[in-house]
Amino acid sequence: MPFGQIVIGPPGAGKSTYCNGVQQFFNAIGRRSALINLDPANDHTPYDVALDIRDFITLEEVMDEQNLGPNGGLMFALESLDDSIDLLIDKISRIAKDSYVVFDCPGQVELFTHHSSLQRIFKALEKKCGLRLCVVSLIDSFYITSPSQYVSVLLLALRSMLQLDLPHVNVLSKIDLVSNYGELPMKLDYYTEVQDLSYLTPWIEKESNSVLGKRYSRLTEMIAELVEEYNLVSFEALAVEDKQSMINLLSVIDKANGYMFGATEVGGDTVWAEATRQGGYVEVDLQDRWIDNKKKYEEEEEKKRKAAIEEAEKVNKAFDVEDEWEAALNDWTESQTTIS
Ligand SMILES: Nc1nc2c(ncn2[C@@H]2O[C@H](COP(=O)(O)OP(=O)(O)OP(=O)(O)O)[C@@H](O)[C@H]2O)c(=O)[nH]1
Ligand SMILES: [Mg+2]
Repeated sequence: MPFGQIVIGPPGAGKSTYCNGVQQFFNAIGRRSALINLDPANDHTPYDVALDIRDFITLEEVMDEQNLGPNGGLMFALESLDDSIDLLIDKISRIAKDSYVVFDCPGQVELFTHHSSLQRIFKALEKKCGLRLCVVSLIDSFYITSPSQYVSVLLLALRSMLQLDLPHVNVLSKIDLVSNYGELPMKLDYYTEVQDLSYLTPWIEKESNSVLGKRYSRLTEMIAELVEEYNLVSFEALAVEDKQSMINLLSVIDKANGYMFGATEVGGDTVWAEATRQGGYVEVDLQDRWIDNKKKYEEEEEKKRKAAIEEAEKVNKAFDVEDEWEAALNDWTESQTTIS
């Protein structure tokens, strides 16, 4: 049975960077994977693409021919895929037969909230080749620095969860930058676990102290109540350069799309599959890791890295990306057993 993930998120959220990290990680654990670019505007992908929507349609062409700007052009490009959509679906399903697929998507949220082209592609793939998908929705952690923006982001996450109707893993990306943005009203776990949102009310009111602002803050409160009522949104935290956070996230995604429970025919990653089946998650105190003691963690990692490089030099071997991943995986598996 084929499996995959759909990577979405607003422009600049870190989708392509994450896809590149995933490709590295899968190479390191031996999982056969294929990256598919579904963004007609994405002319520079940092990873190797197995299939590119730009082979079917490019944004520049559409903008030129239809006299449209970048956003209108993108909508038109995807809507007008109609003629070639079957061919695209056919190509993807052939790839998915023997590779885990990862879709890098355009950043325009409208494509997931009120347009149907991409959704049609995913639904058709589910039907045609039984592809089991999970949405990985990235949101820049910068947004948690403003309580009202945080609430908007929650609404956005909820909206795409309801619209796409697929298992979702929401992710606060670039968590390594969050300590640069000044003190937050709450601890990091509060934001990832989406705890009682009414605690944010005083900060939301502070953000908007004009008359119109008061209405705005009431609206934000109501949206917060709505999000809470659904009780669906929570976040994983990701810093692409931090391998432990990548590994933890991928263990969550493997659960969400069901890969962990039976993917042997696609697989090729027996060691990883075994490690995740045994539990597959390491609790991280996010506040401690990314804010209170960030420096200490970085120093410890640097020390470990230096030691590993020296170890490799002793046997006359270069310490490469695969070695880095292997070391990170060992660390991760060890922490997993210590905790459980
Ligand atoms: N510090 C830090 N920067 C990141 C991380 N992930 C991505 N970035 C940076 O964020 C910027 C945007 O990343 P992209 O991967 O291009 O974002 P995208 O979502 O693909 O953007 P669009 O395709 O334009 O929608 C780049 O400069 C990345 O280097 C991260 O985990 N930490
Ligand atoms: Mg991108």
